[in-house]
Formats: sequence, C-alpha cells, structure tokens
Amino acid sequence: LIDITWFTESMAAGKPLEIENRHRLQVNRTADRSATDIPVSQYACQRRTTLNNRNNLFTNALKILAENAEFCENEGRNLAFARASSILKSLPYRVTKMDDLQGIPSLGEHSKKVIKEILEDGNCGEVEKLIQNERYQTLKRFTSIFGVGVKTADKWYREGLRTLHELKASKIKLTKEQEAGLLYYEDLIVPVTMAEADSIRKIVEEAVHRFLPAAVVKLTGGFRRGKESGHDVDLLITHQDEGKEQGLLHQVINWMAVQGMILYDDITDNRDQKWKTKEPELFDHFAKCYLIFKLQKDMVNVVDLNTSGDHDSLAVNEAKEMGLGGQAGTCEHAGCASVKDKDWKAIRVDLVVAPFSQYAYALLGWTGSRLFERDLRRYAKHFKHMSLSSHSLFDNEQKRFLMAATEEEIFAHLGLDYIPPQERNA
Ligand code: DCT
Ligand code: MG
Repeated sequence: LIDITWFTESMAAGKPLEIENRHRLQVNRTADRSATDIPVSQYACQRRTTLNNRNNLFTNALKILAENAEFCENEGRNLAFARASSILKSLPYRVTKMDDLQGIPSLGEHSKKVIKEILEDGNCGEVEKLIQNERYQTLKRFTSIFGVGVKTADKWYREGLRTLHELKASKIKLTKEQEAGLLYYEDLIVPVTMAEADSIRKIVEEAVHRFLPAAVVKLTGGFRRGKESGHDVDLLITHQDEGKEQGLLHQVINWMAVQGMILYDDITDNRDQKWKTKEPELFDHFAKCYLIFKLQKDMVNVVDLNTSGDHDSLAVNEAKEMGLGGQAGTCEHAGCASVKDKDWKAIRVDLVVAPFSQYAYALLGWTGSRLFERDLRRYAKHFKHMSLSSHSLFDNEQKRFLMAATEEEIFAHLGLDYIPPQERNA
C-alpha cells in the first residue's frame, strides 16, 4: 500500500516537498482504519476536517495550552499546540492508545505527553492547574472583552486588576471600542446562533440592495463552515460591476445607523491604509466595518440563547455571577445594555467589501478556519513559490497574478484537491 516509513522519514528529514503528490491519499479515511494505514499531511489544507471531532478530550486540553501560550506571547508554542489540536480534529477515529498516533505529524513531545496523560488518567495535570491559575483566568476574562488583546489584558493584570468590576471602577482610560465591549459584554459573550447570523445577513442584504440591488451578501467565517454558533457574523459583499461597490459601506452603515441598528461601528476604508501597520498576511486591506449590531429578537426565527454550544464557560459564568448573565439580571451602570428582558441582542458583525475580481480570494480567506488559511499560505509558499492572500495569488516564478473566479480555481492553481467549507474546520 503506502510506504509509511518513507513518509515519516521524509517528514523527519524536513522534506515536505515530497508529499505533494501524495496528499490525495489522505482523503476519505474511514473510522475502522488504523492510524498507520494512510499518511496524514502536516498541512491543514491537505486534510478534511469536519465538525465531527472524535478527539475532543485531547483537543480541549491542547486548546487551553495553546491559549495560555498566546497569553504568554509565545507564538511558537501557541502554534505547536494549535497544530497538534488541529491534526487530532482531522482524524476519522478516536485515539484510544498511543500507538494510534504513529506516523501522525505535528505532534511534539509536549503534546504527546498531554495525550498520554489523558489516556492514562482521564485528564492532564498541567491543564487542570492552568485553569485554576489566576493569571490565565484573568487574561481569559479581559481578552473576552471586544477590543482587548493580550498586551492590554496583561498590562491590566500587572496593574493588579482581576475582575470586570475592578476594571470598571478603575481610572483606566478605555478606547471607544473597549467601552462598547464592556457596555455590551454580557450579550457579546453569548455565542451567536446560526438563526441570528442568518437574520443579520438578510437585514444587511436588504440595506445593501437599497443602494446596489445586484450586490451579493455572503455569510462567511465559521457559519459557512457549518458551525451552529460563533463569536461573530462575518459578511462578505461584492458586486459584479467592479467599482460600483466603492462608497457602499458608508452608505449602508449610515442608513442602518438611522434605523437604530448600530450600537458601535469602526469603518476601515481601504484608502486609510491602516492595515499597513499590521501583518499583511493576517490583515487584508479591503474596506471593512467592525460593528456591534442591535438585533431585534423578533427578527430571529428560533433563538435559545442559553442552549447554544461552544460557550466560553469562564466568561459566561463570570457574567452570570456578576448579574450580567445572558438575559438574567441587570448591570449597575447607566446606559448599560443588560436590562432584563430587553427585546434585542448586541452582536458582533464584520462587514467586508471585496472588488469582484478579488471575490474568490476574499471568500476563501474569510471562510477560515484560521489554521486552514495559515496552512494554505504556507503550502502556496513552500510548494508553489506563490504568495496567497485574501486579495490574490502571485506566482513568484512567473512573476504574475493568477486570476480566479471561484474557490475551486484557487485550489486548482495550488495543485490541491478542492476542500469544501464544511471540511475546512482545522
Ligand atoms: N481570518 C484569518 N486570519 C486571521 C483572522 C481571520 O484567516 N488572523 C479569517 C479566517 C476566519 C475568518 O477570517 C473570520 O474570522 P473569525 O470570525 O475570527 O473566525 P471564525 O472561524 O468565523 O470563528 P467564530 O465562529 O468564532 O466567529
Ligand atoms: Mg466569525
């Protein structure tokens, strides 16, 4: 069948190039096959990762370790745990013994130790300790506020702050974004449901069509990958007559603001060039708007805010303890959104406008998952000497851009089997 020894030796020798023509072998593994049957690619874009994760027990632990590495600003460690978690998510069988991991790439010694401990004891001591750790808990709490990143959260922690009450009571100067994040905190930590995402898409589409009737408004991000809930709603907008989309975002936001649909907005115009200060690989330069949308609950078909999965339990529990939870309780400060039984919910929405000629690249880039995107770019660079972004694919040897009208064409340019969105949950 397949020479697994060759495969693992190549990987160990750092020869990723050789697996290029073998990636098709990974497809359609069935649950009864053992780990050693078929090689698994170290590239997420060569794996099919559905939402049916059979290795939750391990991936949950690895996710916490990855998160903590992020809180320590240790990017290498963060990526190592994220990759280990991702590869386990892609396996079509549950790992029940260490032998099941033979030939599986991207598993470092530390990750293997965690898996082994969970197999033997049912949990991992390091992770159990970490979730009780004050710094971990505090950074998790603070970074769950819209507009607060690791650096800010860490600064507040070092200044002695631990809770949202303490943060609110402090004299710390917050940005406009963070003020809004705190104001709508208890709504924003409740996962967005598919029904809510869908009604927001329709509302935005209606607004967009007032100005450009033939424009397309597409739901991307986790919801396009089939997730039932997420932390925000990602919408991609385009129009077949390129150029017509210019100025659209301002018109749409202004109109929605007049309708009372906007609680907070931050428009980044592509002319602002704000993106230049950030990593170009991670931040595109489309015109976009980071919004907090005011969704009337009667606009949503069936919504049960308390039962959707994927909860950030620490943040949700804290909000509940503080009387901020979900729909229960009120908040102490004036103008706060947490009025009991209010008929609306604050929801994070990203609106992105892409010129039609870049639409396929934008769609691919905004569908995610993050690791899938990261590995697509890495694969393009290493195997094809191409630079992939949410705007384009540039062939560094031919010195030209490769056009694509569909995601399928982009995968074809890269010499990859097409992976549909539902299988990009790496
Ligand atoms: N993205 C990316 N790299 C980043 C940030 C985002 O490739 N650094 C892409 C991938 C997903 C998409 O943008 C939307 O981002 P999120 O909303 O953060 O991700 P999500 O998968 O939609 O997650 P969630 O369901 O929690 O919203
Ligand atoms: Mg999202």
